[in-house]
Amino acid sequence: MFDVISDRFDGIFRRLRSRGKLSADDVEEVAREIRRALLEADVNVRVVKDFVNRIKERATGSEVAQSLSPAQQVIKIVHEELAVTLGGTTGHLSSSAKPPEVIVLVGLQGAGKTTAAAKLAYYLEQQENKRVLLVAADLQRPAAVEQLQVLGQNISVPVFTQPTTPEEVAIAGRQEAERLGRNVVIIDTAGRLQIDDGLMEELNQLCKKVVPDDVLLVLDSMTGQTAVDVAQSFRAQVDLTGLVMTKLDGDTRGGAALSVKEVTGLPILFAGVGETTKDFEAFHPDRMASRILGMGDALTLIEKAEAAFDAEATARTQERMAEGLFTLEDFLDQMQQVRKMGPLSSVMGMLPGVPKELRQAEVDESQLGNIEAIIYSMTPAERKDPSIINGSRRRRIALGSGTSTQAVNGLLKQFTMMRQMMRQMNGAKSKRKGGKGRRGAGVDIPGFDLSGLDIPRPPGA
Ligand SMILES: Nc1nc2c(ncn2[C@@H]2O[C@H](COP(=O)(O)OP(=O)(O)O)[C@@H](O)[C@H]2O)c(=O)[nH]1
Ligand SMILES: [Mg+2]
Repeated sequence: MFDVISDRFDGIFRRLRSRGKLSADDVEEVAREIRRALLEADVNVRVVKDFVNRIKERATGSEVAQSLSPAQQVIKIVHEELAVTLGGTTGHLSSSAKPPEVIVLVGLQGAGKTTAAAKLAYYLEQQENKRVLLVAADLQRPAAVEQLQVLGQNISVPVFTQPTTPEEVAIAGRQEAERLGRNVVIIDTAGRLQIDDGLMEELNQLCKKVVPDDVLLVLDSMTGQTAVDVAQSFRAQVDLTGLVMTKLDGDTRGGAALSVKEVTGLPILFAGVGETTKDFEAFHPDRMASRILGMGDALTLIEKAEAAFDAEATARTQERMAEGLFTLEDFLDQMQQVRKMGPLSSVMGMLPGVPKELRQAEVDESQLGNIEAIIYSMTPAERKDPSIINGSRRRRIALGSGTSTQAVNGLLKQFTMMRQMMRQMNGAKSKRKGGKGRRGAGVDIPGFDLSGLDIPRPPGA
């Protein structure tokens, strides 16, 4: 996601950090580099101009000149302005006075509407305890209805349809939701390959009849500035309340996401970040800015983790981690839990402080069966303390599990990685809860504040 722009900013900031005071020329040069990076990422020219001007203005002001670390200050400014460009504050769905809440998804063919309908349903059920009814109002292709039915079945959300007209299905769907006691209705509509009047007419008819609380335009972020143009055309003809950017996982440049709010004034509310139904997030401009600038995104990760982990298992793990007892058996358990959060590779990308190489490492998810076999082929002592697994033990384990020594090595490496990951998550979490963490001192003595003392942490704490 956003690799091109992340890489470029990474380079710019690295050069910046190596400087002490910043001269006017330095600021000018950084602004030029940022401009080039944004244009390369296919960001709208006007948006780039505004952005660079804001950076220049703030970077030449006293806020930077008086700062102890001018480079750091510039990075902070870029981060803040990036968040502004992405929409500023986090947007929300309109809440309806009288349930059910009706959400209509519109967009071009292939943008990801049907997928987004199911993803949003899953998201609202999981994160907001809503009870959703999906409505298939794309009646142009029979396969479209079937696609939604299959997706709905996978997430156990009912799907309503009937072979009439889109607006009649939508109205009947709303009544069905009332009958079933569902408090959200998500209506999937037909797209076209291009914007045309027939489509707009159809959507306007539908919206006039069902009076939706939200009309979300689904945009394929991989189409770059075309997506922004599409948004402009739709906005001119349909009353939109927000945007869903799909396929951000395949978008190396990010030009659409970085332009569309400023150009259209419409907030991005959600992002599709992968093919499975779980790969869907509320769009937080500030967190997205952090992710683009390689600052990680601990909060989104924690939310995902909280949704996936049951509290008890998390508490147990944290205890075991704290006591340095985390074993390969826990690893197996955790691995299965983490997989619930989505592809491991996307989880890694959100961790602050994880080296870029590690973030981009291919994590082969089909290997879980092997991993299980390998762990089961270990003795209890080996599972508890993998450091005793020497060459001959590795060969024995490989034979016993029907895998190879490379596979065993790979697993042990992943285990180490996982341990590091869990530690980071626990760290980020205790910070967010407002606790001071265990600054400096690794020892807590009731009644004494040891945070000012430089007591080394005991190993493993
Ligand atoms: N990688 C990825 N693929 C997506 C995402 N959203 C949708 N797709 C794929 O895009 C294609 C079109 O999606 P679909 O929902 O059928 O589009 P629709 O015509 O607008 O309903 C499908 O193959 C989806 O799997 C996403 O966020 N990431
Ligand atoms: Mg569709």
